[in-house]
Amino acid sequence: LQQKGCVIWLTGLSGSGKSTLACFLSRSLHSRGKLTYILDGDNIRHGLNRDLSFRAEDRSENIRRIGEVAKLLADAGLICIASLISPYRKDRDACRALLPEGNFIEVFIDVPLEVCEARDPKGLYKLARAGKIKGFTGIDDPYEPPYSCEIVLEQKGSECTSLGDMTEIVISYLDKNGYL
Ligand code: GGZ
Repeated sequence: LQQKGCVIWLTGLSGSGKSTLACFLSRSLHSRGKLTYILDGDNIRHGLNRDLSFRAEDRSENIRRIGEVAKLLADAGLICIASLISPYRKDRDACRALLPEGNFIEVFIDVPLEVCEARDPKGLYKLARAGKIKGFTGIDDPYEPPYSCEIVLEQKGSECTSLGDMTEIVISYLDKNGYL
C-alpha cells in the first residue's frame, strides 16, 4: 500500500453540509483508488459514543475520541474524513496536535446560521427555537470558528459554492500536498 494517510476534519454548524461533503469527497477519492473512511459525529454517537450527551464536557469527549480514532486510521494509511460540528476551538486543536505536522487538514464549512436554519433538514433548529432542545449549537450553545485553518468553504448569499466545487477545492489541496 503506497498511500500517505491524513485526516480531513470538517467543522461547521448543523445543516452546513458536512455529511454530504464527506460523501462527495469519499466518492471522489475512491474513484482515484484511495482508501477512505468517514467518521460522522451523528453516526458515532449511536455506537462508540452512545454514552455522550451534548453538554460541553461530552462534546469535548466526543471530539477527543473521534480525533483518536481518526489518528489510528491515518496511521494505517487511510484518508480519514471526520465530520462533526466540533464547536470548540481547543478540542479541534487538541486533535490536530495528535497528528504529525501537515496531516490534519481542517476544513471550515462557513455557512451562516440563517442559511442552516432555513434548511433545517431534521427540524432541529425549530425545536431548539421552541426550547424543546436545550444547548443547540448556534442557538444557545456556541460555535467557535477557526482562527486559521487549511481550507474555508464559504456558502454566503449568491456566491454559494456548489458541492462539486467544494469537493474539487479539497481534492486539489490534497493533490498539492502529496496525498493523491
Ligand atoms: C447540536 C445536535 C444537538 C445539539 C442533536 N447541538 O445536523 P445533525 O443533527 O444531523 O447533526 C447534529 C448532530 C451533532 O453531533 P456532533 O457529534 O457532530 O456534535 S459535536 O461535535 O458538537 O459533539 C444534529 C444533532 O447531532 N444534534 N442535538 N444540542 N447538534
